[in-house]
Parts: sequence; C-alpha cells; structure tokens
Amino acid sequence: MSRTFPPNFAWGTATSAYQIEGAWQAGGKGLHIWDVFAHTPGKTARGENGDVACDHYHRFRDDIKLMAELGLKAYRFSILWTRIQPDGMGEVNQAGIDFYSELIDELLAHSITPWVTLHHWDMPAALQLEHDGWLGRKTTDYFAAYARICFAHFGDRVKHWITLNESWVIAMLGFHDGVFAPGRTSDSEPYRVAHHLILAHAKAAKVYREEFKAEQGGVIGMTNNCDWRHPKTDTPEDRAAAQRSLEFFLAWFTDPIYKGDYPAVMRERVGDRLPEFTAEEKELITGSSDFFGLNHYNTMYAAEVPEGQEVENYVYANAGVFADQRVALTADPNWELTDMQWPVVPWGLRELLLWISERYGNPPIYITENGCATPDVVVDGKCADPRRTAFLEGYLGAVHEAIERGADVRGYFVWSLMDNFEWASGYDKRFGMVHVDFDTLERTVKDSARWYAGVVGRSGLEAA
Ligand code: PNW
Repeated sequence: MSRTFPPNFAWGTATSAYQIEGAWQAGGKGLHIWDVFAHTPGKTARGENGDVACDHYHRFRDDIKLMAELGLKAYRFSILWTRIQPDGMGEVNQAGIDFYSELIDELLAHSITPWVTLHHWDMPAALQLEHDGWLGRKTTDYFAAYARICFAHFGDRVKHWITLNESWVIAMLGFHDGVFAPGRTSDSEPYRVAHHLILAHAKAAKVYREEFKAEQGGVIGMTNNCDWRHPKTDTPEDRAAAQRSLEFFLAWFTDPIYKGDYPAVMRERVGDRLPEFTAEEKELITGSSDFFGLNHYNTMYAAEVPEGQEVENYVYANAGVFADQRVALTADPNWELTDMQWPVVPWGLRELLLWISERYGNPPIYITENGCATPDVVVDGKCADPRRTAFLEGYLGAVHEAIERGADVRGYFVWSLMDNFEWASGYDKRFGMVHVDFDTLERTVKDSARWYAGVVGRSGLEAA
C-alpha cells in the first residue's frame, strides 16, 4: 500500500508574516494591532513579541534555500498589510512592495510556488483607531483596496491567493475571549466582526475577478480553521450538538460563501446580534471562493447542554458564543496532547473533510495548515522530533482516506516551516519542521522535515 496522492498535489509548508519576519520597524513599516498587543504588558507569555522573531525579513534567501534543499514545492506565507500601506489606507510604501517582490522572485527561482495570504491578523493600528478595525464596515473597502495593490504588483507571479486567515480566530480570540489582538471581550462583537470579514473577503475576490483574473489567471479563496466535533454519546441530542457546533465554527464563515447566508440554527439562536446580508451582499458573497482553504488542529467531543444548565466553556473564560450553541466540549483523557494541549486525533480530519465535501458539493480543498507543537531540542547539531513525524503521518493518512472516499483534496501545507512566534503563547511552542534558536537565530533541520521531504518527493506516504 503506497498511499499515493493525486497528480499535481500541492505539497508545502506555511508561515505568517508577523510570526517570522521580525524587522518590525524596517523599511517604512507601519504599526499593526499585534505590535501594539504584544507590547502591552500581560498580553503574551513572558512579554514576548514579534519584533525580531526569526528575522526572516533579512534571512529569507537562506530560508528559501533550505526549502529548496528539502524539495518543498509550495510555500504559503502572508503579506504584512502595514509594509504595503503603513496606515492601511492611502499611500503605497515602495520598500514593502520591493521586499515581497524579491521574496516571490526568490521562491520562483527555486521552483517553489507561492501561496499568498493577504491578511494573517495584522490589522493596521491606524485602521483600528480610526475605523475600529474589523468592527467597522469601512475596513472592508480598505481591505479590498489593499488587495488590489497586491494583485497589481504581485499577480503576474502569484497565482494562488488567500484573502483571510482564520476568521473564526479573529472573531473569537480577538473579540470574544480577548486573548488575541485587539483583546476585546464581547458576546455580540464576534458576529459583527465575522460579518465584515466575510464581506471583506468577497470584495477582494470581486476586485480580483473583475480586474485581474482574466489577465493573470490565478485563483482566490479564503482559509478557515475548524476542529472536528464528535458526538459525545450516540443520542440524537449529542449528535445535534456536534452538528451545531460545526455550524457555529466553520459554516458560520463558509455557508455565506457557498450558500449565501448564515446557517439557520445561528439565525434562530443568535437573533439580532447576527447581522443580515442584503440581497446585493448575498449576490456578492455567494460563490466568492475558487477553493476551500482549511486549517485543522484538533478534535473534541460535543454534548448538548440542557436548558436550565449553565454552559461552561471548556477552553476560554467567556461563555458567549458557546452559550448560544449550548454545547459542552470535552476531550477523551486517552488522547495524546501536543504542547498546545490540543488532542491528536487524525481521524477527526478525515471526518471533517468528508463533512465539508458533503455540505458544499465537493469543492476543491487545500489544507493550508496542519501540524503540532512539541518540545524539540537540538543535540549535537541534530533535532529529533518523532512525535511530529508520527502526527504528520497520522494526519496525512487520514487525508488519504478522505480522498479515497471522494473528497477533492488538492494540497497540504505543514504548519510550520520553522519555529516561530506563536502569538499569545510566545516562543516556547515550537511548530516548525526547522528548529530556530531564538538567541542565535540559527536554523537546524528537524528529523520530521527529512521525513516530509521523502513524502513530498514521491507524493505518497510509502515508497511504491
Ligand atoms: C493558527 N484555536 O492559529 C494560525 O493560523 C497560525 O498562525 C498559528 O501559529 C497556528 O494555527 C498554531 O496555533 C490558531 O485556539 C490559533 O483553536 C488558535 C486556535 C486555532 C488556530
């Protein structure tokens, strides 16, 4: 059994700008909300921030060389909005254009296909102050204008665009739990933010399709994250709870794009706090993605919380959106946990892929992130990370099973190319296939990267 993947499967790794670039004041870059958040006492572990990170801004040529040596075929990275427009509005900063232009050229020179995310959480601080960031409707137009600049400057070479990374995380961790920038805690703002994110995506996609696609011939989509939710027991109540939990997580963002509106259960339960799309907006959003980008990290059991019983949020302090769902999440104590305390459950990804295929009429899916944090150390110039290899083997096996059952999965990107700034958790959560020593910034290829290079080379899990 060689478990081969389909022809032209996109094999790669992923990163994001703030997590790796550093150079936070170089080249005319403006401040964004993660600069501000990470510099605010108490917001990140040990007060760490992305000021230097992996210093990829200055070392990108070496990092790309490393990717090429590992035979990686695709690379997903993000453009930092405030390098392109320091205030998120108006003037274009040439130094920012030059940086990403050189990065793209370097990738292509090494036969690596660039996959570009336009927004991986770095909302320009000026837009946050003047227009309330994602809480403000005008931000959707500023985002589309920024996207236009990127298409115009890079679209001759970039053919794969992802508008937004993980709208759920922006809405929930940024505006519901307050653990990510901009650090707000609310039961209604997440719904408003989500609404604007969906519109922003659709406006950017419209710009691409109307002004660039014919000439440049690329594709555009959006990346959402979702965990799998398995019914805790086989009762109809728990099965409905698991389904509802997936609707409040993924379908919240993808039903509007594939079906033109939010899931009915959200309309029922959230009431006025869930904004409405106008008829014109429904037309704008429907069919606005060429592919389905999915980030996947974990699985939980879902159980119905009966009326009259308080909904305890398993993960975070604020019940809010979880109270709307009336779902309790738990993990099986036998599941292995990663350093993020996220359970390792490969079959959850298989089930999720089949769920997406079925709900949305078998769209082309790219897994734009999957991976794990493990406590890796360098010994004698080597870095053994057997748990990551096992994790990837398990999850890729599950992807293969989903493909065999008909899911149209066309690519897979490991999160991440290298250890980096893991947001509020700081630098001690290591997701990389390349180890980074954050004192010396030295890179060391981990064993899992060599294993993955083999998989990529034969586009299959085992030698034929
Ligand atoms: C994603 N959650 O973030 C991001 O796209 C990456 O930037 C990040 O480094 C990676 O996954 C690992 O965390 C997430 O709480 C952050 O469910 C939090 C959650 C999910 C994804």
